[in-house]
Amino acid sequence: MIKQTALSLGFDACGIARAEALTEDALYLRQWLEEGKHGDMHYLERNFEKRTDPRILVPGCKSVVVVLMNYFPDQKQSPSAPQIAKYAYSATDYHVVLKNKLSELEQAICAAYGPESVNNQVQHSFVDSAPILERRWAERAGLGWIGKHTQLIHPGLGSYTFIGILLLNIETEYDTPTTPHCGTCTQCIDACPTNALLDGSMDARRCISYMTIERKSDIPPEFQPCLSGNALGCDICADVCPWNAKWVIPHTHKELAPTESMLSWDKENWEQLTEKEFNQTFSKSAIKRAGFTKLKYNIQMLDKTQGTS
Ligand code: B12
Ligand code: SF4
Ligand code: SF4
Repeated sequence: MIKQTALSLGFDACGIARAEALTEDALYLRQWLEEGKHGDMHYLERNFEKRTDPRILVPGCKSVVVVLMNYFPDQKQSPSAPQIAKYAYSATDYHVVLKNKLSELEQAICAAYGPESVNNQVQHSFVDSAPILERRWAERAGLGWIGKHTQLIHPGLGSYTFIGILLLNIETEYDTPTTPHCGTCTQCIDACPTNALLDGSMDARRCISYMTIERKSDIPPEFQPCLSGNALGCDICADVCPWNAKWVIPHTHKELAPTESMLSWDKENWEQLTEKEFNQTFSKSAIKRAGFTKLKYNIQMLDKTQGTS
């Protein structure tokens, strides 16, 4: 019932895993943080116990429902424009789109299994911003494997999918994790312009996505010539993945349709963008997270280093 309802609400896939401690991931995460690979995303250091055990995040929870939503657009930006990663193409922020649908899913589950199916004392549905390892839970819920680029690859949808999580207090049937299918391929590692994926681990400090969205200070000079045309986020490791070439099909979610400006603006439009225009055009978009000043800085950086592809 849960999975069927999720699909009928517009999610592209749904799987369920038993809620338990992620012991090996906790060791990996501890090491990753100690090595400072999270840069200045200090929020990742907080709530370590909750992040590695959903039963601490949401007391009483027994099951982790994971949903995916395809966000691969049917049209792309002009290649000469400063590139915005595909996750941020839509007028409405994906967090809002998924949260609304998760709320509908929760209502249907409570109607079928009773209101005690969820812990209403605390937040129990999540998209991106909570201390929970979403990709690992997606993998455990049988929705694909974590590729060498660290993204979840769904057999059939590829990796351009958002992940949403709903923690339930009820037991149900659980899915079996898929085996990884990267094999000897290293295309994402080889294509990464900043070598962020070396040694089987992501060094977020080197990732263009981090540098153009999350990093508070200027982009270090050694990375400025490596931006490869990216003004916000980066899709290079996903774009080169052969599984995406095989599986990706454009989404049909109206809520995630690319904005007119995204498709029509050229380099000059982005360079001449004013703060007022930014606030009007992107007030509800995921682009807002980076903010006007950061976006303009990134665009100037591309121009300065002639990195626009
Ligand atoms: C911080 C963050 C980032 C950081 C760091 C990325 C990273 N790889 O960690 C930055 C800013 C760089 C980033 C970039 C992007 N992100 Co991001 N990000 C997150 C966030 C908020 C937390 C991820 C996290 O906990 N990282 C810490 C690392 C250590 O955890 P992890 O990579 O998940 O690895 C865990 C397991 O895989 C496992 N593991 C991994 N390797 C190994 C090895 C061993 C030996 C073991 C035992 C375990 C293990 O252990 C780890 C936990 O300890 C999640 C949302 C969430 N709450 O999960 C979104 C999320 C991962 N991001 C997402 C997206 C879409 C992106 C971008 C594509 C956006 C863009 N186009 O620019 C890029 C992709 C870059 C990339 N190659 O990963 C999606 C991914 C969807 C998908 N299908 O995979 C998420 C899930 C958000 C969402 N709800 O949709 N992101
Ligand atoms: S998103 Fe870009 S910079 Fe980050 S790991 Fe992938 S290719 Fe490298
Ligand atoms: S490019 Fe190759 S190694 Fe990287 S995630 Fe895709 S299949 Fe795996």
